[in-house]
Amino acid sequence: MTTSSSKRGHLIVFEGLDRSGKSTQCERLVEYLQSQGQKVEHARFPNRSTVIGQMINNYLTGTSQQEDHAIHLLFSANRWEAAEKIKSSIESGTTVVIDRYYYSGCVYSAAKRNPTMDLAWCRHMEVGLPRPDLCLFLDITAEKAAIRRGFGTERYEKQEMQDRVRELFAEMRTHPDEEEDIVVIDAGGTVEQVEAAIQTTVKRRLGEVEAESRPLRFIQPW
Ligand code: Z5A
Ligand code: MG
Repeated sequence: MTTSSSKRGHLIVFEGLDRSGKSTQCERLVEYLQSQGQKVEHARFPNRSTVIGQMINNYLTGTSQQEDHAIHLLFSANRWEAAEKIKSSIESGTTVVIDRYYYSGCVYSAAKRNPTMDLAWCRHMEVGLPRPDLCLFLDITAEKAAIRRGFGTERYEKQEMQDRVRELFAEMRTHPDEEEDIVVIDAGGTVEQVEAAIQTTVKRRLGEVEAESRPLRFIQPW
């Protein structure tokens, strides 16, 4: 991995079910990359601090209602309002590590089984966003994840929804236009075991991207 400011940074994304350890591992990866001399920024979606993010927060915590399509578009808009900043950081040599990205945007909305919101429809408004160099999918069963801290009280934190989300993540992961970017990490081990697997994967993938001098890419339609 390079520390040269003339080279672009990378886009690394964490995905997975509730309580799979995304936030824990995201923070650890940011610290690791910084310890290697890299410039790193840490983002998360939903970003609840913006006006759109506050609307999302009210919906997730149950203090407001939203029509299914409308809340889907708000989650997507929450990414689009950050997209230019992510792109310019990467272009100026900073690696951006994100806790949940468009994959969550697609699967949680599609899991509602609204007849006009299949995965392809849900993904369409993400087309054009910066494409990850690597998506680390932290894989754990919903039952195992729930043992860690139990489900919370937010809108989607229910076993049935989580099971459907897991199925849809699997469908998305194996889609020919997605699978190249995604590496599945066994998230059932200790924090340190998962962290070690992530570091190995990140070193390998970023090495490949740099060897190819691959430019930052953008999400294409299916
Ligand atoms: N959502 C959406 O619908 N559309 C979108 O476009 C986006 C999101 C972006 C809020 O997400 C909801 O928004 C989410 C999807 C939807 N709904 N659900 N369900 P969020 O990111 O704010 O919340 P979350 O990430 O799902 O929950 P979380 O609690 O932050 O989970 P996590 O980050 O994956 O886990 P963690 O906080 O790192 O760890 C959970 C606990 O386990 C904690 O006590 C840790 O200390 C412990 N832990 C972590 N790793 C381990 C290991 N390896 N062993 C044992 N214990 C561990
Ligand atoms: Mg989290």
